Amino acid sequence: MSQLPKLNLLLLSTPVGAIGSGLGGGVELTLTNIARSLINLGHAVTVVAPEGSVLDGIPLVQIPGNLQITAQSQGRDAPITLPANSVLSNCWNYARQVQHQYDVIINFAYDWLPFYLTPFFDCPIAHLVSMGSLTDAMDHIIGEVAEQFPNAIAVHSLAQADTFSFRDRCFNLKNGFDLSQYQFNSTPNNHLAWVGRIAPEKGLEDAVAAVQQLGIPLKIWGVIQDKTYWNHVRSNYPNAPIEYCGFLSTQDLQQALGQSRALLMTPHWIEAFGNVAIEALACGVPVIAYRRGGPAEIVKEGETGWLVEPDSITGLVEAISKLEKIDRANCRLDAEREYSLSAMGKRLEIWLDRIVQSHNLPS
Ligand code: HBI
Repeated sequence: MSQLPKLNLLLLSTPVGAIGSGLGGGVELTLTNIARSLINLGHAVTVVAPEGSVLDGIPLVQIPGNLQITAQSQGRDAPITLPANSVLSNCWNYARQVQHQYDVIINFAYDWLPFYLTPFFDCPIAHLVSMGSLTDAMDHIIGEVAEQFPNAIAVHSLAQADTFSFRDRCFNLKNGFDLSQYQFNSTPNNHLAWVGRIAPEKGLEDAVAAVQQLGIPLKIWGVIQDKTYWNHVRSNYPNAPIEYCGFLSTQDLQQALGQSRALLMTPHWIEAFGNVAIEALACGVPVIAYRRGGPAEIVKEGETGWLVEPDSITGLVEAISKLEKIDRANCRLDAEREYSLSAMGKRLEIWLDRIVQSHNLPS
C-alpha cells in the first residue's frame, strides 16, 4: 500500500488547446490518465484547463483566454511570447489564488511562465515536461527549476531526459494507460500498421518503402498534418500497398490496430515517449521501432517486438520477416506490467512523495 498520505492536487493542463480538442496532442490523454491514476489511489484531483475542455467525472475549472502558440513551431532562439489575455497567465493567476487549498500543483504546460513562477508560489509545483529540448529559453528556465527544486521535473523517457543538460534531475515517469479500453487480439490479419501525425519528423516514407519491398499491405491511421509531405510520400512510392484509414477515436483505433501483424514506428526525431507503442502492445500487437527515443525504451527485443538501426529500410524489412518469433500474449502482459494506470500510479506516488518531503524540509 502507498505510504503517501492522501493529497489534494491541482493539475494545470496545456495552454495550446482545450482538453478533448486534439490541439493539445498527447498531453490531453496523458493528463487524463494521470488524473484517473491518482484518483484510483485515493487522492483528490482538480484540473484547470482552457474553456471548452471536456473531462468526464473529474472536477474541472475552465479558464478563458487566448491559446498559446505551440513550442515545436518555434526556432531554438525564439523569445518567450504571450498573447493578449493569455489563457496561460489566466490559469496561473487562478492557481496563485487557490494554491493554499492544495498540497501539490502539477504543471503540464511546456511553457516558460509556470517554471518562472515556481519559486514565487508557497505551494510546491511539480512539472511533467512533455517534449525533449526545443528552445534555448525553455531549456534555461526548466534547468533553473531543476537546479533549485531537484525533484520537481518529470519526463517520459531517459532519451527525452538526455536532450537536457539537467538529465540527472529528471524523474522518469514513463506513461500509463487505462488498459481496460484496449482488447487483446491473438489472431491478426496480414496487414501492418503505422499510426501518428502524418508529418516529416514521423518518417512515414520509411515504412512505405519497406512494405513496397515486401508487398505486405500497410494501413495508416492519424491526422494528415502536412498535406505536401503526404502527397510526396504517395508520389514517391506509387505502387506501395498502402491504405489511409483516417484519424480514429481510441475505441475505434484499438479495434483496428489489434488486427495488425505489427506496428511500425519510424520516427526521424527523438520521440519523447511513443504512446501508440503502448496502445499496440495492449492489443497484443508487436512493435518494430527505430532504436531512437522513447520507443527504444519500450520495445523488449525478441519479446514484444524488434528494434532497428535508425533510418534503415533494410532493417525494417528484416524485422518484419522475424515477426512470427514474437508471442502476442507477451505484448499484452508487458503493457499490464509496466504501463497500466496502477503501474504509473506507483511511479507518480514516488515522484510526489519526494516533492512533498523536500518541500517540508526546513529551508
Ligand atoms: N507548446 N507552447 C506549448 N505548450 C505546450 O504545453 C505544448 C506545446 N506543444 C505540444 C504540446 N504541448 C503537447 O502536444 C505535448 O503533448 C507534446
